Amino acid sequence: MTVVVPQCTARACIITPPGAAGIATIQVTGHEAMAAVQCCFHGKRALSPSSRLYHGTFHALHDDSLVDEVVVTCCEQSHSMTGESLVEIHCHGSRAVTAKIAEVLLQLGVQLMSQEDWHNCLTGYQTAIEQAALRRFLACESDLSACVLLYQMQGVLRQKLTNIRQTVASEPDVALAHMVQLIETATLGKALVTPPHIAIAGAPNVGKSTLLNLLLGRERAIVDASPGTTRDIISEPLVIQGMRFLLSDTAGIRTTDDMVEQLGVLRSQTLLTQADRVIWVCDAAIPPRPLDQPLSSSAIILVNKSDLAVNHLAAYRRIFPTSIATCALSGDGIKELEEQLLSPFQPFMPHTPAPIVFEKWQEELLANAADALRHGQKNEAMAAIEKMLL
Ligand SMILES: Nc1nc2c(ncn2[C@@H]2O[C@H](COP(=O)(O)OP(=O)(O)OP(=O)(O)O)[C@@H](O)[C@H]2O)c(=O)[nH]1
Ligand SMILES: [Mg+2]
Repeated sequence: MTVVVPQCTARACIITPPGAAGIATIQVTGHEAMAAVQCCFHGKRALSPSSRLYHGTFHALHDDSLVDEVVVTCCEQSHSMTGESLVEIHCHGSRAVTAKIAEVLLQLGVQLMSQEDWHNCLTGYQTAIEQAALRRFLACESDLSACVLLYQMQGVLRQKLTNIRQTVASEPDVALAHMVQLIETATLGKALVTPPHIAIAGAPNVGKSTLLNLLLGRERAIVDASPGTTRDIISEPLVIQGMRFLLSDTAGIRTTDDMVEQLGVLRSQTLLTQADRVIWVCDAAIPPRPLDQPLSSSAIILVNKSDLAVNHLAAYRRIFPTSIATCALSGDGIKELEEQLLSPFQPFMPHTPAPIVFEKWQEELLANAADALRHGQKNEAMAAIEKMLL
């Protein structure tokens, strides 16, 4: 038997990742979504658009053979994230089962979409901000990112912009103050979606790899008493108080005849120009040398090996008054380092649902709106805010 839902415009997507798993979910949306799924679903009750759960079995079209035991949910248009009637088929997460269900839906005339296309065509009551928040939310890897993005998915940023829009004409100064505050949240928001890259750099043998291992809590990099041990850049994710960073250990920077070490030094120097933040490490056992001078003006300076009885901490303190004395063996001073790494983001850490700007285009449009207001151009400011709310 071949059933085709007449003029089916329904679309479907396997929204769970490919691979073996306990459960997979296939979403079907569109006017005929429910009718299409009903053609191959056998349950005690017929599907209806009432946000209900239906337990039953899914069957092939041509011979009605059993494909899987499934749970189906139906969501009516007004509650659906696609803005249209939405049916979800929750089946067992084997590749064969999901592929078969997708095949049956195709036979019914349902259009199958990739996950990327699916996200791009989420319409309904979702604005570009909420769509972006959802995309970022699905890819995020820290608790803090998840929490902040969930609020933006629920409309916290949109609501704030709507409020600002309402005050542009009547109270432009108030609107501008709110815009400036909101733009500042991009420091945190952008870092939550793209983890800041931190490079550990300095002269050879100062304890850079020991520091990397300490921060990660495991022996990731080789540590040795001979200078020039690290050659390649070693990068690992690091989470501090829910905030994710990318941390890289680098080759000690010095002039050397060793060709391989030279290549490592070159990589370190390149990374110094690309990293968002540099931790520059010096060795308290050795008096300050020219090669201890940080190659990045905004670096956090550590004077490591502070545990040694004979040390030059005072000499370093005179040259670098804000440096932190650390011991990468015991962890002394590391809390202060972590606080420094978090400090640019700390003022914007939300304690309640807070609007956070998290993508560059949002920051740019807001900056345009603020600039326009500073020049008394209310219409231009309004237009930039409207663009954000599309
Ligand atoms: N006493 C003391 N020794 C340390 C400390 N940190 C590192 N070391 C020792 O210093 C030596 C060099 O450490 P590494 O971590 O390999 O130094 P590095 O800067 O990565 O060296 P390169 O990879 O050669 O550039 C090792 O013997 C470490 O055990 C510290 O805080 N105190
Ligand atoms: Mg090293």
